[in-house]
This record gives sequence, C-alpha cells and structure tokens, in this order.
Amino acid sequence: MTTPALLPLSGRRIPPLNLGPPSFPHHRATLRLSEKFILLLILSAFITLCFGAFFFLPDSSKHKRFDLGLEDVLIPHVDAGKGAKNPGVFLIHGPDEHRHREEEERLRNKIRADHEKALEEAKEKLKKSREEIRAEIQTEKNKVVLEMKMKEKKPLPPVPIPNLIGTNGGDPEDNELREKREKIKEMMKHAWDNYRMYGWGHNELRPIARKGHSTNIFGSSQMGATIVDALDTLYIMGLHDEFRDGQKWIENNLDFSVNSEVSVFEVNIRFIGGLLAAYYLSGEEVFKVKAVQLAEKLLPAFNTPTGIPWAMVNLKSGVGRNWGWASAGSSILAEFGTLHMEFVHLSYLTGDPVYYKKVMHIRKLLQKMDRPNGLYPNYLNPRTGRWGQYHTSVGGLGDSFYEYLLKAWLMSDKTDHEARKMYDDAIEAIEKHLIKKSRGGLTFIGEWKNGHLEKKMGHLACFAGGMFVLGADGSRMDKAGHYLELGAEIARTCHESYDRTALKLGPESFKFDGAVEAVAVRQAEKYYILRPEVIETYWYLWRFTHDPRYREWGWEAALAIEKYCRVSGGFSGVKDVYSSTPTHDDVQQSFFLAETLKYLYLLFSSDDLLPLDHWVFNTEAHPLPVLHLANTTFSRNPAVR
Ligand code: DMJ
Repeated sequence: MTTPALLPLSGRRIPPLNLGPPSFPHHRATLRLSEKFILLLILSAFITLCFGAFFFLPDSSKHKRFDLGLEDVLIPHVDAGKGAKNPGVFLIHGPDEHRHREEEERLRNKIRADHEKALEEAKEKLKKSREEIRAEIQTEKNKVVLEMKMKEKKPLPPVPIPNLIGTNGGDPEDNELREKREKIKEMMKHAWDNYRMYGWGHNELRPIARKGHSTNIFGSSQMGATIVDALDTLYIMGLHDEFRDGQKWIENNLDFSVNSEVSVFEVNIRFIGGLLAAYYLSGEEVFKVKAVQLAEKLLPAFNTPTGIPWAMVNLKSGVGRNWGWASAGSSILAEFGTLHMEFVHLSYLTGDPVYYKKVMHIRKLLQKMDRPNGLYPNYLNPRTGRWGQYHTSVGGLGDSFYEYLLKAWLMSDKTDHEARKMYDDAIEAIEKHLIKKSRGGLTFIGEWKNGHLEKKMGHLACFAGGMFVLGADGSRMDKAGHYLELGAEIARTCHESYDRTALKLGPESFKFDGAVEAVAVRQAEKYYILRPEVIETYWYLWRFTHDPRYREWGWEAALAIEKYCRVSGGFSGVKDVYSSTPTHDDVQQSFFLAETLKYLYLLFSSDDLLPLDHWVFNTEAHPLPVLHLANTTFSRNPAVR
C-alpha cells in the first residue's frame, strides 16, 4: 500500500513519511518526526487563517449601491466637502445626492404608477364584451391610420365643386310676399339671438328657463347642435354676421375627441349634413374638414357582424350599441338607412371610398333580404342580419329610409337606377298596404304591425306628401300625375290635422277611427314640438304646382307658431294643441332653425333660390348639390374625377 504524497505549498516534493519500524539510525528518525509535526502545525494554522478570513472579514459588496440603474452616478468620492468622513468610499453627498435621490424616487413612483395603470386597464378589459373589445381594437387601428394620414400632411384632394346655383337671393315677386319672408327672417333672428344669449355652445335652448338644453341623441357634451344645424338657414337668409359668429365657434370649439355616446343618425343628418351644406354654400374649408373629422369618428359604429351600424357610438372609444327600447336588439331602418347622401358626398370630397362602401354595403344587404308583403320592417338585428318585429311605417322609425332612396337617385343626377328601383318597389308596397282613405275622404298613411293595419298617422309621416311629388317625375309607367295627386292628398290630410286643433298646430300623431278623423286621441300624442314635416310638404307642393293654397297654409302655420310658441327667450313646443291656453315644453329644437324656418322662408321666396334640379335637401333640410358621378371612380387619386 502506498502512502499518498502531500503537495507542499511551495510545490517542492516532500518525501513520503515512513511510519513503519525504524530502519534508520535513531537521531534521524527523531528529526523526521519533528519535521512532520511542524509541517502539520503550519498547515493547520494556514487553514484556520483562510477559514477566518472567509467568514469574518467585512463584505465589501455591502458598501456598493446598485439601484434603479443609478450605478453610473456613484462616483469614487475623494473629498466631498466638510462632512466627508470616508474619502474614497462610493457615496453621494450634498445637492447632487439630493437631486439623485429625488430622481430615484420619481422613477420608482413612475414604475409603480405604470404597474397600477396596467392592472386597472386589464381589469377594465375583463369587464368588456367581445364586441366592445373588438370595437376598441378597430378604433385603435383607425387612430393609427388617421395619424399616418395626418403625418402625410396632405390636404384633402381638390375636387371640382358642382355647379352651385341659387345660393342666395330668391326675392319674391310682390310686397306682401316680401313682408312675409321678412317676418320669417325676423323669427329666425329671434330664435338665434336668444340661443346666442342663453344657450351658446349648448346643443339646444330652453327659451323659458333661458339656459342650455340637450338630449341623449347628442351625447353628454356640448356640441353646439343648434349652431351647426342653423348655419345654412342663416346663410340663405343673408344673416352673415350670425353665420360668421357660428363659424368662429365651430373653428375654435367644435371638437369630436370627446368621451360621449351619440346617435349616429342624428349626428349624421344634423352635423355632417349641416357642415357639408355650410361648406358648399360658403366655400369655407373648415366646414368640410370638420365634417370629415366627425365622419371618421362614426366609422367604428359599422363594426358589427353584418356591417349594419349600431344606433349609437362613443366618439372616443368607438364602442357602439343599440337603443334599449328597439325590438330584439335591432338597429332602426330610418337610422341606418339615412346615411347615403352625406356619405356619398364625403367620399366625393375626400376621394376616400370608405364612406361610399359602407352605405352601399347596407343597400346590398337589404336587397338580398326577404320582405314581408314587399314591406321593409323597421327593425333589423345587426348581429344576426334578421328582421326584428314586423312593423312598417312611413312615419317615425321608417320615414327617411324611403326619402333617401329617392334622393340617392336625384343626387346622382338620376343615374343611380338601383336606388330608384328600390324606391319604386317600396312605395308600391306602401301604397298597397298602408295608404287608405278615411270615411270622410282623407287619404292617410297607416302603420303595418304584424299583419294588421293601425289607422294612425304620425306628424313625421306628413313629410311623405313632399316626397311623392318630388319622386313623381321618373316614376314607373309614367304615374307622375298619380303621385302629384297623392302628394296633394297627404298635404290636405296633414293640413286638416292642424286645422282641427285649437292652436292650428298639428299633433304628434292622429287617428282615423270611426268618427275620429285626423285628430289625436291620447293625451300623449297631442303635443307639437316645432316640427317641420307639414310645412316641408307645403313647400314641395308649392314648387311643383304653384297652387297658392300651399303658401296660405304655410302662412297659417307661421302665424300659429308666432302666436303660441314664441316666448321672450325664443320659441318653445307646446304640450297640447287642443287646449287654447298652451303649456310650453320649454325646448327650442335645433330642427326648428334648420328646417321649419328654412322651409317657411323658401315657401315665400322665388324658385331660383336653391332650385331643385341642382340641390337635394337631406332629411334635416340641409341642401347638398347634385353630383355628376356618371364617370366617377371613388379612389384616392383625385385625377380620375
Ligand atoms: C328631423 O330631425 C328630421 O327631419 C328627421 O328626419 C325626423 N325628425 C326631425 C324633425 O321632426
């Protein structure tokens, strides 16, 4: 057996220890034993030293601070001033130290805040539905696209503006008419001045309380609905100071980046329609730019499984939803079907086909669907693409869908034959199932509910008199005469609904039931909220027939409004048109300035003001020019126009 060699610290080889019986002289054996002992002693002392050094020497790493990436600010300190007791140690002192501590604290707080924010956002996300999350993602995408567009800094492409004929003037032929027209202008000034004084920037005015007013259709922010809605009326009336005042407000205050849930339909017809009309009439770029900005905010409403838009959209988040009261979560025919005119103009002016595609997609989808009795139900579910309740009306919920089919054709310079066909088909079915004559000989448009005709007509349906005469020219089998007559009959019925009240103003809805004809029965239907539809029909009838009775009827309505709706702070709706002592609802609706007063003004003007072969009025009475689109391709290249 060999004894293992010990490796000396010096590296010199030590001879092996022989612990067997002595084979050398005695003194030598004694010396070797002591050598071994000394060596062992040295070795154990060395090990003890290393052991002690390892455990008991101070840990120098404790003196060094690595925190939040601040290593680089820890500098070897040689003499850091009077208080420095440990020169050479890595410490920071004085104002520098304070500043760095603050910086360190700030960073720490920021990290903490970022974490908390991310946590909150994650929690919020978990609360949301798939649609909401999808809409948010889409909005984010839109935002990026918009930002990229902005970066390009390209102005909107130049387009040839259509022939804008008759944007002012219209002086009537005789004095009496001139006075009537002046009176209407004075009423407009009264409505505007009071809004200017008490409701400026709010959506509408409370003329008795003398303060701003709004409803949920405009969302929660002050978007100056009355200003935008009134602009073109001010313009054609020659109220230029007021127009400029409105323009300034729009330039400085109209902002669509607000956390506010608005009605897509209302915002389209009043704001986009109003801004586009103001742009065409005045040529002021700001109106076009604002219209496009707003339209971009509405686009997320179309992010549904079918492409049928939600009724409401949040302008900031892009999240959409439908009215809680609508049948089976449906969107409303008159809402998603009243976008075409404005959206075609937006594509025309921007060169961006996105708007055109959205409305054409809706049209295609409707064309594919079965229609009970050829009628369009008012409710369509945007998730399933199925009709909701079978309710068809030419009044509320359905009205302007039919109007926009006809006007799409007119606005395209009568080249959009598809729209004309859809209009003709729809009107034929309506005539067959909804239009009846009362015992007393009044023609009315009822409502179709689940296979049953309700003999009731809404004030809103009175617009159809004007629509029938407007669509007479170009109707099938040359039924022009028939439609002129039908329009005149509707105008007469609606006039009766006014004439049979104490205030000579029409109720919201009236019945044809036995002895009751053109009269409201339920208390809840007896109000008049400054609506335009009856006067609108008088005006179209006037333009197409020049029968003086329409100007007479229009003047009757103007006098009744002046007498019963005018208050010192503006104009107000009334709660019961059958009561000779009216109670006011204290709301001056924005459409009173956009439509009611505009149609009255036009009724007492000559026909060269906004002639109908050059202008098509949207459903909020905002005039948009006829577009000659025959050879137009909507593309980003403006050269193709
Ligand atoms: C207006 O906003 C529009 O005319 C719309 O089409 C229906 N109703 C109001 C006025 O009554």
